[in-house]
Amino acid sequence: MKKQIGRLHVLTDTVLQSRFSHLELARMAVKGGADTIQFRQKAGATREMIETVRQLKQLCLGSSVTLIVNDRVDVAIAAEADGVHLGQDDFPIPLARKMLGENRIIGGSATTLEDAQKCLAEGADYIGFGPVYPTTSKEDADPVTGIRLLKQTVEAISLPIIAIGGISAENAPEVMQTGATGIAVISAVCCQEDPEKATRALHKAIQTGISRGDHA
Ligand code: TZP
Ligand code: MG
Repeated sequence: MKKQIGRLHVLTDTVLQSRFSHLELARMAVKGGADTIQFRQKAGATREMIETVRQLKQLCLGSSVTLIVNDRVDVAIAAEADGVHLGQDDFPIPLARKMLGENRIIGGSATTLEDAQKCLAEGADYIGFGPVYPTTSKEDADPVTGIRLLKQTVEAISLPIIAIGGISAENAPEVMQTGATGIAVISAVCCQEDPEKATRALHKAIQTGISRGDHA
């Protein structure tokens, strides 16, 4: 069965901070109310990645938390993750679909409406849209989309849109008011003193935005 595409995606990062491992971050995020964990590691030994994702899988098992692997279709398959997240220059979505089948989730990155249309046409299950606000967490980040383009994309594209880039508990309500399905964050959880507490604040901010917005 395909897992849910959650509303609060926490991307685990051990480069921007080194206090916590992927597993520790995921544990705290899940306790704080994250419903999707995305393992994001750009370098390192493949077999260690597989082992880490297997451990994350154990954490998510039996709960409704969805586990996504950034970039690496091979690691997702080997560790039996729930899906992958692919950028415009990563593994092509149609080929990933052939390898993963219909029961796994494929997310695609988009920074323009055209990118989002392409992801839709290629068969993505959701779109990670942004950076909505300035971010220092991604080296090669595209120009900021702003909230207006996010809203236009939400209105034009019939897929769940997960907003990303510079999202915090302060701006999450206005992001959710665009009708976006959810948010994805790195620094607002991973780089905080107390990642569990920070996740809880984001979860609350999502609820605030939903109560003000027009969500299905
Ligand atoms: N893709 C677009 S912006 C971004 C990614 C991975 C970085 C998000 O990190 P942060 O710290 O939540 O701005
Ligand atoms: Mg990528």
